[in-house]
Amino acid sequence: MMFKVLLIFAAVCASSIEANYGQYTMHCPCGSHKILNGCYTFMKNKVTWDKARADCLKRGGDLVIPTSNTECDLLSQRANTLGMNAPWIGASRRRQDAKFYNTCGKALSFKRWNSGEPNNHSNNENCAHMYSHGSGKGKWNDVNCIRPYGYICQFKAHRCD
Ligand SMILES: [Ca+2]
Repeated sequence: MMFKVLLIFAAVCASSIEANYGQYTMHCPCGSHKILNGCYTFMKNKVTWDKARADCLKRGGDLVIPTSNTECDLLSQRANTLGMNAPWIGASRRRQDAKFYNTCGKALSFKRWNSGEPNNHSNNENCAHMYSHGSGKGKWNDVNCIRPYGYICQFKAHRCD
């Protein structure tokens, strides 16, 4: 019986998903969600931004860098469905110029800050997360990096564009 269950589980994972990034195709990790052309894992454990990123890297991905309104909307909807509040995303403030950069070290080519954000409250909000419910759903806020939130890892053939 147990063996059967394991077999079914293995079959589900083996046939899981592939993501298409133009000419790149990759297997999505078991348990990840295919959304648009990418794969993502929604991590509900609440940790600091640094720990979230380290875990995504360990899994072979990185914190998600959303690049469209549609992607933000779909990811925030899924996060909300999974009971997540405001997961970390892959953007943080560089101290030298106080601007936000993605995890590839590039200035954000797309950003979707909530109204009045980033406000750098108390001069101590250097990491970005994305609201998954409420009026700001799918929009971003800067917040203190050491606060605990869930996070979304993205798996792709990384091209830092
Ligand atoms: Ca803020």
